[in-house]
Amino acid sequence: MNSKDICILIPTLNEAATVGQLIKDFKKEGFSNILVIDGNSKDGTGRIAEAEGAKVVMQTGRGKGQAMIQAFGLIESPYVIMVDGDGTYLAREAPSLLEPILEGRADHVIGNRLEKYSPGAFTKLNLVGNRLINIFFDVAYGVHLKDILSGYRAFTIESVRELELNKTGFEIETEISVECILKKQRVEEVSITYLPRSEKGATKLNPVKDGFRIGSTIYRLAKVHNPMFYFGIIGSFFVLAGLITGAFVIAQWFQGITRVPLSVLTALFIIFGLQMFIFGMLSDLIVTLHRQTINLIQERNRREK
Ligand SMILES: Nc1nc2c(ncn2[C@@H]2O[C@H](COP(=O)(O)OP(=O)(O)OP(=O)(O)O)[C@@H](O)[C@H]2O)c(=O)[nH]1
Ligand SMILES: [Mg+2]
Repeated sequence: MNSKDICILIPTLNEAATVGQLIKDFKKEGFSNILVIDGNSKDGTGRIAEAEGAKVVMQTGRGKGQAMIQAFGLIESPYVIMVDGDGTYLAREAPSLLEPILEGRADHVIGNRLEKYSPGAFTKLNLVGNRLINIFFDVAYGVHLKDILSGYRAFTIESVRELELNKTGFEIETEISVECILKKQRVEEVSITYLPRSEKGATKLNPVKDGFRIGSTIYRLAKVHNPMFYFGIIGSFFVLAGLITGAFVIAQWFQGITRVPLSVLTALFIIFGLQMFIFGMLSDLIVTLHRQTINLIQERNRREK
């Protein structure tokens, strides 16, 4: 294997404190094909990366997601390792991420941070948020992945180009994980070390705002994969509201008070809620039939090859 066939992709936004050392570390491990996609950093990140011998491209839009999508279109090497530029991941663990890909076992490997993280690498809020998001993903997609938000990954360029990616911000890792599942790629997870962010470089992530965006991305993308989950949540919400108002109406009725408008509202809540479940069942049917068609087409294509 020629090391040029592996592109180390580093998205950066004001990571001057760490990017130089990170590039040095990857070079020491024998990786010389390094692409930095920079969000027009103001602290000289691009200059430092270039001086260390990386190819530096300025992103044309905003957000980590836009940067990644732009970079996937530029890379020509067959294998890619994606790694954050904030020095929280170790270059020497790259080979273990690549192994399942090079052995042909996986299309996409996620570096799982949640087993070997150093003290201080996660704030309490980030750790709880990460765990909740992984559970939510598990329920929505029925696939157990331990760390869907990891910023250290390895994949083939072919497999990542197959994914339909639109998210421009920190939802990109979520979208990549969901799309890998939708496209039936072989995903593996490898335990990696996760270090605290350098004190000199500030985080670009807002745990509450970005956490909320990530959660809603998981939910919205579930519409085409698990519609029963998507519509079921809306349906449950309305049925629950109907049960609460209904219980109140009945309690009042026993006391001799008839609440006509609230009874109508109760009926509407429950009918709307049940309708959502029916939508879910119908959509589920459509998704299943669509999946069967895709499988047939894929099988035919494989036989023709
Ligand atoms: N090109 C580009 N890179 C970005 C942008 N936003 C963040 N990044 C980079 O993406 C990587 C991940 O961002 P972080 O701020 O470390 O986010 P995080 O790792 O989820 O959060 P922390 O745990 O706080 O480090 C870093 O290398 C950032 O420099 C952006 O808008 N454009
Ligand atoms: Mg980070």
